[in-house]
Amino acid sequence: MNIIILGGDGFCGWPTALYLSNKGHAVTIVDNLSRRKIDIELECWSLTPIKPMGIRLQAWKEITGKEIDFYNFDISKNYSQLLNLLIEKMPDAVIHFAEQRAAPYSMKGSYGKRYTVDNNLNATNNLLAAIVESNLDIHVVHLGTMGVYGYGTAGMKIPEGYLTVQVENEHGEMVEREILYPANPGSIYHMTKTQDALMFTFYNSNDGIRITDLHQGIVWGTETDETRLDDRLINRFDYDGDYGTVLNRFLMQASIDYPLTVHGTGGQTRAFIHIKDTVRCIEIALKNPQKQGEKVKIFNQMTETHTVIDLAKMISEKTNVKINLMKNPRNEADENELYVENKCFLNLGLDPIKLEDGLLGEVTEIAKKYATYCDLTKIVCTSYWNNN
Ligand code: NAD
Ligand code: USQ
Repeated sequence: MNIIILGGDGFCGWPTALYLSNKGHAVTIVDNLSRRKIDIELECWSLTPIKPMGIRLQAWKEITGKEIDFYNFDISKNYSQLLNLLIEKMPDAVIHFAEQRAAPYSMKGSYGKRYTVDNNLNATNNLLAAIVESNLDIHVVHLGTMGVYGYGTAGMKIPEGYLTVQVENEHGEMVEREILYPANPGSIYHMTKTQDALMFTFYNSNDGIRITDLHQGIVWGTETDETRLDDRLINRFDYDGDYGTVLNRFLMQASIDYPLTVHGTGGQTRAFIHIKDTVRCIEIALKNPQKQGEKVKIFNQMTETHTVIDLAKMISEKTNVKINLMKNPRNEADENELYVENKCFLNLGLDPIKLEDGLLGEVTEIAKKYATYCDLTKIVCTSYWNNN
């Protein structure tokens, strides 16, 4: 397949690019390196020493003989460049990772809110408008989030995107409809993903664009078989209060004996997936595009759920690190149950990696190896949802 990866320099995009290139697909990365620029703004860098894109791609060519093309531009601003690239490459699929993805960064203040909305919504709309203008039949695979649903349940499993509801019409008859599962975002970042979903519905019904929206849980882990091939291919590892996600943060904190930063009681339940499963799920999605005329396909891309406190206890038992229950900087439920349907990927052959598969130790090893790069002042989350 001929594939363009938007956001291919990022934590999920880079291992996906290598995985698909290794499988023989022709891969082109587009990335404006905004995530690396945010590192400079926040004065905090990936724990792992990620290399510049030129070195990454040269290393990949040396090791595998395979070439990945790279274009550095902003897809939320450079519409013509995006359109021309689609016309030139004529890709079978575009994988869209290119959004500002940290909830705390999106809540830092008006700059974070405005940047996240401008960047994410214009990126998605530009991609969809460019596909229409190009007249090409391109399958879009977008990385969405479990957070579009909120994390509550109505005593049922959260379905994969759609909900069948019954409403009473004015004649007293029950009418059945299928609707998008009600959006319930918990941050400006998550809100942009709920708005992406509406754009997908519109462009799919109006223009017939084939779209798969992957509602992904929190990704943990760092390395895949491909990023492990050479130090120059290493993936990024965010541990700071804005971009670090909970499980990787806890594993890094445990590796330097820093008390685990549990927000509130830790009763928040969240969905998780290992980075190796992220890349496999994307491959499965690429191989199973919907047919012309079919509605947007939505997959819940997660493999297990845990409460934050259970994760902290599990890591604490293994490592003897203390647990620190901190005032929650976020405006979120202290406790929630979360039941998620994820049959689509399982039925299509995903054999999930679980926390118990021993990879927790592997992540801790990475964190230990690069512990000297850790800036302790960047660990605590200093981004607050509001002033209360
Ligand atoms: P990341 O920040 O590491 O990667 C995103 C990449 O996109 C970066 O390299 C960035 O420079 C690039 N980018 C952003 N805006 C761009 C623009 N306008 N033009 C060109 N390039 C742009 O994030 P990630 O963790 O790899 O996440 C990728 C996607 O997966 C995001 O959309 C995110 O919402 C989703 N996701 C991530 C997780 C997770 O735990 N990391 C979980 C669920 C969903
Ligand atoms: N949390 C802690 N301590 C920490 C960090 C986080 O208790 O040190 C808690 C948070 O308060 C929250 C939960 O852990 O309740 C998850 O936080 P997170 O930062 O790991 O994840 P989140 O902000 O939801 O965002 C991440 C990715 C985002 C993706 C989302 C998937 O950054 O791109 O969309 O996970 S999901 O959570 O399923 O919506």
